Amino acid sequence: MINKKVEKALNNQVIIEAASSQAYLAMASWAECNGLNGIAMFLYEHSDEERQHMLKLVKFINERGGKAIIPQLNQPTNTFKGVRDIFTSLLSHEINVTKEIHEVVDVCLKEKDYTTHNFMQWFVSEQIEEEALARNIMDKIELIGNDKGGLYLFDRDLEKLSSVTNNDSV
Ligand code: OFO
Repeated sequence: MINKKVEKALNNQVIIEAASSQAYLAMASWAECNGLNGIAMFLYEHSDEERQHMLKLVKFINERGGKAIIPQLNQPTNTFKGVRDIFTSLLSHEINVTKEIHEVVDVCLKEKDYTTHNFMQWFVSEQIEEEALARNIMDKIELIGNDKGGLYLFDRDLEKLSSVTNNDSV
């Protein structure tokens, strides 16, 4: 039977992953409405990934004899000043998620739940990748500055990046 404190921490992480999925969905929709189809595709895909992270947690909690709580969805931010605003907020969101993942790992260690600790290592690695990707995108945005041509190419690059893994286009 899963430790109650660990179950609580995991259910809190379910909320965070669901909120991430919603936040990126809103960003994707904004990008689509603003003619940035590549960025939209990338963010739609990212939103789907966050939902998969949530599902991974839900299934694990239930498999371990706990009870996953499916959270209410809050309305995320729907208006953005531009592409820089979106990716700045995405990066700071991911940095926060990393902190939260580490909190869960901390609870696992305190409660000596080595099984969940092992399970959480996937999320620890995933966060390293997500933060690196977001930082890489921010570097590109800094390079582009206010160059419209640069933004056009950046949008196309993100489209290519998304279509590699996104077969059933959104
Ligand atoms: Fe779930 O990895 Fe981003 O937030």
